[in-house]
Amino acid sequence: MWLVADPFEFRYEWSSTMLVIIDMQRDFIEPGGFGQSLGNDVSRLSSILPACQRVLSAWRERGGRIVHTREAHRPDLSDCPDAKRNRGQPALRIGDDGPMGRILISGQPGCEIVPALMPQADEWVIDKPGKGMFYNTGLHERLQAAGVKSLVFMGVTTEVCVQTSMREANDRGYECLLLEDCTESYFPEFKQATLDMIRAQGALVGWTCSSQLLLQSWDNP
Ligand code: TIU
Repeated sequence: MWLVADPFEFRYEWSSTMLVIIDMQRDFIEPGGFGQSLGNDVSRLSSILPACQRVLSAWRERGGRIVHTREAHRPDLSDCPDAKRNRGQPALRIGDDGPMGRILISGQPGCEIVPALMPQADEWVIDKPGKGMFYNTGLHERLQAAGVKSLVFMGVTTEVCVQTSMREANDRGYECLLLEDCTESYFPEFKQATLDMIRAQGALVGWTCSSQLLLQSWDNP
């Protein structure tokens, strides 16, 4: 299959492609979570929910495979370096009690994926202690065992966990496409710069396109 993308046509096989949804957690998208504790206005992020929902349900209808990630730490914080926990002296640190439970801790309400994009039983859910989805997760081995070659990305935030995960994936040999209207940042200029960087120099990291172009491409011969 192929689709019109930037900087040029993206070719992929449906059977070896997986949809990757990065960190669409209440802790980043709703007030009172990790995103806000870092001093961010979190209201921008929920604007992508309708487009993400459209792609997710179309992907499910077509029988595609899906992986959701969560930035999540163990309750005993053994996988959270002090450098990460203390950086920037946030209002609430990882593991502290907030309005949605302990910040960025597995099993806490704030750490859950937003209800609109709730994973289904047959979809993978990967808890990752870093910004990138391959660090300390075993995901590469699972993708290899499943014969996955291409990854279509959505999620937050564009320049942090999405970009880090795409770069990690690119280095491991995956063809990566980012859906422009299904990713968002607390900083619009950082989102734009990230889209530009990913597709620069002949798709050095990967491709970008709108979700509409992806969905339309399923009619291509
Ligand atoms: N701070 C910020 O923009 N993002 C993160 O800390 N994590 C993710 O992007 N998931």
